[in-house]
Amino acid sequence: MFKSSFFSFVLLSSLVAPSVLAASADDWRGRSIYQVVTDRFARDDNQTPACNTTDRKYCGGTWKGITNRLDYIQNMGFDSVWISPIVGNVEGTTAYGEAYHGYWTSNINTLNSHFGTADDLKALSAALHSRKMYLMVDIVVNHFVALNSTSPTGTAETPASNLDFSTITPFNTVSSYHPFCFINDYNNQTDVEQCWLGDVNLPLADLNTEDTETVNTMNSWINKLVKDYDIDGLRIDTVKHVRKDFWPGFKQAAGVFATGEVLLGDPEYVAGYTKVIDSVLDYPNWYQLIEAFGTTSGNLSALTSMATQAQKAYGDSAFVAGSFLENHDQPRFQATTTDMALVKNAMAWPFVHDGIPIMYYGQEQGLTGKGDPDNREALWPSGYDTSKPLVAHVKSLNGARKAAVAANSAFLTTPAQFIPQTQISTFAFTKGPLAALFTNTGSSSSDKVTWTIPASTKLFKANEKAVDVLTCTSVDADGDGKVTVTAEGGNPKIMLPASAVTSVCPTVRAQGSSPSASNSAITILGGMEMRWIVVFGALLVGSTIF
Ligand code: ABC
Ligand code: CA
Repeated sequence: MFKSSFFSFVLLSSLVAPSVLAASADDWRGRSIYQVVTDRFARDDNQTPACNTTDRKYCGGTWKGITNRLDYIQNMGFDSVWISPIVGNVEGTTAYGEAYHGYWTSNINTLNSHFGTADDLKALSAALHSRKMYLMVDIVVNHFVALNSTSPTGTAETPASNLDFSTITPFNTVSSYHPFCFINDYNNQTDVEQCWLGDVNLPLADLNTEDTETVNTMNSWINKLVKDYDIDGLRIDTVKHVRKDFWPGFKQAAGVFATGEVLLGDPEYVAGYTKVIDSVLDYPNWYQLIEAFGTTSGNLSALTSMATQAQKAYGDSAFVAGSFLENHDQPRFQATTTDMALVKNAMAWPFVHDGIPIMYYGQEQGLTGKGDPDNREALWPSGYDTSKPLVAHVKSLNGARKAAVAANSAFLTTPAQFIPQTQISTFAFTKGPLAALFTNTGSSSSDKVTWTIPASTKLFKANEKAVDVLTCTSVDADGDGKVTVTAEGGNPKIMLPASAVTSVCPTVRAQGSSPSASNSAITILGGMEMRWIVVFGALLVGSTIF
């Protein structure tokens, strides 16, 4: 009896087993993530209607739209896509518009039909997997949204009593939620966990995650969701608003990598959550990153000291922290500055520092939306133009990261180490096999900026060519292996030994030489010598002529 039921269990689990093995933190550490707001990234018809972000309404983006644009994402070098929340949300217009962003859950057991069908979502997942790309889905545990039953706005004292909980699935009575109170004191953790987010216009009903039955329901839900849509990873919303010891069980039920949003600048506080889930979004470094490169007088040492402090606090989870410059909650970086040199420096950080890089859709097209809701622009008016300078930049950044990993697989577990520089407008770090060089002098400064990579770093051999992957230009190391690099137009540099850059820089020219001076170029196209390419090209031309 026992034997046969065990047998059928094994048989059954092999039949329903997902086609892709569950992705762990280890599987994610070498990845590079493109974040999209599904409603705003791509439509699946050929229409390009205007999308007025201030209206806070659905603009028509879908999962099919994302599927159709995977070439665009993959060609920039990304191998993972984070999509905004997928489950059923409140319908209609609230005081803050429609639930186009997906964070106002009303039913965890349905999908948000504005974005397509279950088959469309499965097709997106399958299309990603056929490209060896991963799907990350944003999810919310902390709260649900019920519309006000009497008037569109509640009252400050008792919003809970005005809410129609019967519209929520599965937690359809007031008893499933914490007693009503808005979070008042962010320094009081009980307040943060058990009072409500939102405001009188749109209260976010705070789930009673202390209740065992509720916990079990959420755990079974996430287990099924991950399996149903073959999800490879989760971005978990409002993690600090749920008691810490809720997360390990939830994470185990999910069975895949999870990174959590803990919105705070304090690295010690944020790091506390790395003990209960795989990873956190790196807000502490983000606050300093946008300051450092937001202006030409930004404080670089505040960034380097935060990075050092956070690295220590995160421990090994530094290598799987979600590192970002933009997201859907914060002003676009190019709302602060459009100086291309500053933008390129700031963009480079997440790709070469310790964490997993996450880039928010539209940064590559130069979008400049300020805070929520302006930072959720439709991407279709851009025409997905791949000739934009930042498209090339992000391609190089992903290329640099891949080249670094290919040359040294330990890159993904090597802590970045700052190397002292003399000018305060610069900093540099090494993370073998690369050296990353930053400056916030901006594009119009006439200051001569140089960085030194000492021989003691052992990154470059004596007289070896050190190549900046962002421009595919080289400088020669000196007889000891020391490299001195001069900035060009305030741009950052990511230096790798020539032997490591063949795939990302097929042609390398000397720094300072003009791009057309091809006779001085060394060509390393996939290890092929230039003359063989010429012979091969001539043969091809010949064969089409004759
Ligand atoms: C809607 C409107 C907005 C309007 C707002 C009142 O209501 O659209 O225009 O201003 C979703 C939607 C939003 C929507 C909200 C509320 O729901 O996307 O458009 O806003 O209805 C996550 C998501 C976010 C999502 C939600 C809710 C949560 O990423 O997109 O929003 O599901 C807190 C949470 C954080 C949450 C964030 C929105 O609110 O902790 O998880 N994000 C302090 C607190 C933070 C707090 C933050 C903002 O204020 O510590 O906990 O975030 O209120 C630094 C400090 C930080 C400090 C900041 C401001 O300053 O270090 O601690 O953060 O120096
Ligand atoms: Ca809560």
